Amino acid sequence: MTLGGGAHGRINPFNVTAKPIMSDLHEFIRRLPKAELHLHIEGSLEPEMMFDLAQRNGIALPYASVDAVRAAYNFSDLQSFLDLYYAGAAVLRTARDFHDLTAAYVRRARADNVRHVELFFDPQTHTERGVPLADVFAGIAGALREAKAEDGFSSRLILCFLRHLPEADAFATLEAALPLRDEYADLWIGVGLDSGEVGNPPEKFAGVFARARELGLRVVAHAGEEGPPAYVRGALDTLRAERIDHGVRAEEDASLMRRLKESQTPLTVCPLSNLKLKGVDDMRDHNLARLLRAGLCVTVNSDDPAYFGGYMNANFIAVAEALSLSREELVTLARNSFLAAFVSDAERQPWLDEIDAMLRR
Ligand code: ES4
Ligand code: ZN
Repeated sequence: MTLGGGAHGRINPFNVTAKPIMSDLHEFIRRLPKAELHLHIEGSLEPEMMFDLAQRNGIALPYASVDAVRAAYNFSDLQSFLDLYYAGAAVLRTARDFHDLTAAYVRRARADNVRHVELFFDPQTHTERGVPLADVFAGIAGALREAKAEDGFSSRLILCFLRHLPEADAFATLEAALPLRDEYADLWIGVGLDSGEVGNPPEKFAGVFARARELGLRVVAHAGEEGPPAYVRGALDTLRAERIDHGVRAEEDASLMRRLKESQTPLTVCPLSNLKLKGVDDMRDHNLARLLRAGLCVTVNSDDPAYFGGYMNANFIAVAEALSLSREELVTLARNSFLAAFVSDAERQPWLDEIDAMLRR
């Protein structure tokens, strides 16, 4: 964090900046307790760690420097991002790699006063390269359990199926994970659906989601990121998704909007992601405020923060400033994140109480 107010955190003794050292708005956002419900752990791989892990694992990267990696992060749509995201994930080989990646994310999340994360991971990206699924689980879970022991940082795991691959592959992934279920019962609570949306509708995964539900797993799905409102309906009706990841294109369908308002099905919206992947050309055009003001249960999330230019608070700040959100609306977004979390009411209540207490001060 640039407490000095200057670039790269250097001390700036005269505070020669256009804005105060830290504006009231930024401070308000920083102090709000938050839950992150849409975070792909592979998308938190910063270029510095990409280089470190490549070296540790003896992998050659097609980039000369960290800056060259960052310079390549100019995406035209979801697929152009996914190509780099899957290539970057190739440096992740061992349980220790997954541990270090997760521990680094937790440090960033804590700095943003994120108290709880429901972390997505993509087993197929790793098992396809010969990484044992047990190592992926062990590394991520190890870091999350350490975080819990350190300061109560709360978390859950959501195993995501890659929708560009056949449903049979998703079934095989679910079956391969089941023997690990008891060992990770404290963390692994659900399944999700991600990767290239258009051309891979929810109905393709009806069977594996039905099986997951039978097993008592919670279910979420990416829908309405690039895909049409019909994919959001499919995620609700066919997959019985309890939350919709993104969901921003639901706005194109008035009756779907009424349904989402009525059901209060949470949307895990990712503003910087939508901007970087050209869902919107300018943050001032983002529909988050309209969705929120229409009465939907909207949350703010970072998606793939290493690729999209910011973690939780950067996403909050971006929409707060571009869309002129009120303090009340920011509080609603933070409250929604806890209301939408897959935790018990006993776990949820202290966070909600803390938000309320912050407002009384
Ligand atoms: C993703 Cl932004 C996004 N959309 C769909 N799938 C993904 N996997 C990682 N990031
Ligand atoms: Zn996502």
